[in-house]
Amino acid sequence: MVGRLSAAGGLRLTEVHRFANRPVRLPDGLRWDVLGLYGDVLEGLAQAARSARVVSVGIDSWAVDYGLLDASGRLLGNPYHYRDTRTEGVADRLERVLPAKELYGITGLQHLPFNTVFQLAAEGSSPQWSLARTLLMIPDLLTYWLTGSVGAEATNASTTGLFDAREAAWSNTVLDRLGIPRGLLPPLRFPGDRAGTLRPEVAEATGLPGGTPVTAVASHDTASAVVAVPATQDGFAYVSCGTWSLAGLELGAPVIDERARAANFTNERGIDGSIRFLRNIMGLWLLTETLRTWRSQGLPSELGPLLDEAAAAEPFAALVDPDDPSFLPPGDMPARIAAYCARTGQRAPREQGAVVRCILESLALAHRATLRTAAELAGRDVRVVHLVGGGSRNELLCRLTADATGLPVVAGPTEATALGNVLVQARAYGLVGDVHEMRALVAAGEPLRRYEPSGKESAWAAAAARVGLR
Ligand code: LRH
Repeated sequence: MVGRLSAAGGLRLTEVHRFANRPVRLPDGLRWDVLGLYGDVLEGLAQAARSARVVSVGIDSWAVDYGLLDASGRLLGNPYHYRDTRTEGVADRLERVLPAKELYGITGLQHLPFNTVFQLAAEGSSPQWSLARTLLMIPDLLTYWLTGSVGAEATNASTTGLFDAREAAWSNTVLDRLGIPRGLLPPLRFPGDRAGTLRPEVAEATGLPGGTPVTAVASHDTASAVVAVPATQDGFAYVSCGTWSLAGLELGAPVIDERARAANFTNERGIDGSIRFLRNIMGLWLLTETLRTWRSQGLPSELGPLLDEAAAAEPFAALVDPDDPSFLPPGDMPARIAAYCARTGQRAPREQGAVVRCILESLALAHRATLRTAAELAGRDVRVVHLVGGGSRNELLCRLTADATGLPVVAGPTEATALGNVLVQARAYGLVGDVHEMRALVAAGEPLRRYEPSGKESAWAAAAARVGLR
């Protein structure tokens, strides 16, 4: 994405290269094709060079996954995908060494089986592990290949389970207790810092000017998305909705207490010391895996018509808790939804439209429960929900979320992550001011849609109770 700030202060994004991120299943697990991704990053930069005078480059990606480098800086194998099953049961094994309560007390991180801390424990006695001298999160790895500079950007570091949420520093307690060498983790950098400049070979390969800076952004995609939430007033909640739904609040300080732990809320870092107090909800992964399954079975898999069928389908016919662990790994999602329904005494949805309706209503219910809990735990009033990311294009999901939460939903921008990425770079160059100014820019320049709740609280409350949500 190329972001341009005009002299008049407008912000515009242009897509110059879009590529698939396809995981690859090897005999020893599910991996990312990170070399392919790097190749496409170079191709994207070459396209950018052709279409603009590039003053800075910034990289963000999904969280928790990492590459390991040996003593000479070589990548030790392809990074694992967080949906790989190698972390099954690992958290339980760690309980003796570092009880979950204590870990939460330091990191304030939602317990997810794939948090980096559990992935590292699963590395166990792998040959790579004994050779590993540096751990780089995915955006930091790409930054390293572009610049030769090693560092750990803080918003993404805060998703690892190795990061002290109050101190905003790597936690030596966690590292020492788990026997992870302190030196494995590079020094932190913060959004807006200069990460490095393009290596001469990269400049040559892409046609970008030598010495082009790579700026640390909020390199966790969700953190960048939250930067670009077009909120113009306090009292907002957000749902960053794509593969995952990340639903929560922006706070000035972490909420790390027993209630937050029991509700499995996370305290990830945002820009300028802010805290993203949120929960991961399984998100549109349920839908994309469903479509992928249907495609492989030769069934209709085009989203538009299926959403029309879902809109016309019977409300609340079947409901699932989207966070059921059975939905996490890749696989036949319609079959898993049917199994969930069988397990919970519901009739499984049969028509495709009914399956899609079940997924979207269930997600809306999870948005409702999560935002209510967030507001309660943080002692905040929520008056509006901003739904950003790819999911904001899904009108049915936006409407259902407004109905379920009983709050107005402002949908958009779709490319919140890219906007947040570019805005943090722009600020590093003095082109925009604080986060309020950034958000005002997004609100002024991006098409947003507003959905008012239709006031069916008792029906939604009953539906929520059916799946054990509030
Ligand atoms: C969203 C996301 C989310 C993480 C998950 C691994 O893309 O970064 O915030 O929890 O991927």
